[in-house]
Amino acid sequence: RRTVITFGTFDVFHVGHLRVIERAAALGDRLVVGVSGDDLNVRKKGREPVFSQHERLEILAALRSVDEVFVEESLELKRDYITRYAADVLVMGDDWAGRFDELGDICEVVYLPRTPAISTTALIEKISAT
Ligand code: C2G
Repeated sequence: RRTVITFGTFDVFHVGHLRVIERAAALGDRLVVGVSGDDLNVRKKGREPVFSQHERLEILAALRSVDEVFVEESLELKRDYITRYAADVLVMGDDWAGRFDELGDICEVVYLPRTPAISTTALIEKISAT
C-alpha cells in the first residue's frame, strides 16, 4: 500500500484545490491531508482564514479522494508527519518547488503544477468587488 501525504490551508475550497487533491490521490492508494491550522495561518499570513480549521477539515474529510485528515500545527513538522502517517510520497504545489527536497531521504517528493488563474485571494477580491 502506497500512502501519499499533502498539506495546505484549502481556504474557500475551489477547483484548484480539488485538482491537486485528486492528482495527489492518484499517486498512491491512501491520501492523508494535513490542513494548516488557524494559528499557523495567522503566523504565516497574518490573518485568520475565511473558514475555520474545523470547517476546512470537514470539507477535506468529505472528499472521495481523501482517506484521512489532520491539523498541520507547524510548517517545520513535515518530517514528523511523514513518519507518523508512514507516507511514501509527499506532494506539494510547485510554488514550493525545491523547498522540501531534503525530505527525499524518507519519502518521494513530488511537486505538482498549480491550476492557473485561480486562488483564494483572487476569489475574495472578486466577491468583495460585486
Ligand atoms: N493549488 C493549486 N492550484 C491553485 C491553488 C492552489 O494546485 N490555483 C494547490 C496548492 O499548490 C496546494 C493546495 O492547492 O498544493 C493548497 O493550497 P493552499 O491552501 O494555498 O496551501 P498553501 O498555503 O500553499 O499550504 O505546509 C504547507 C502549508 O500548509 C501551505
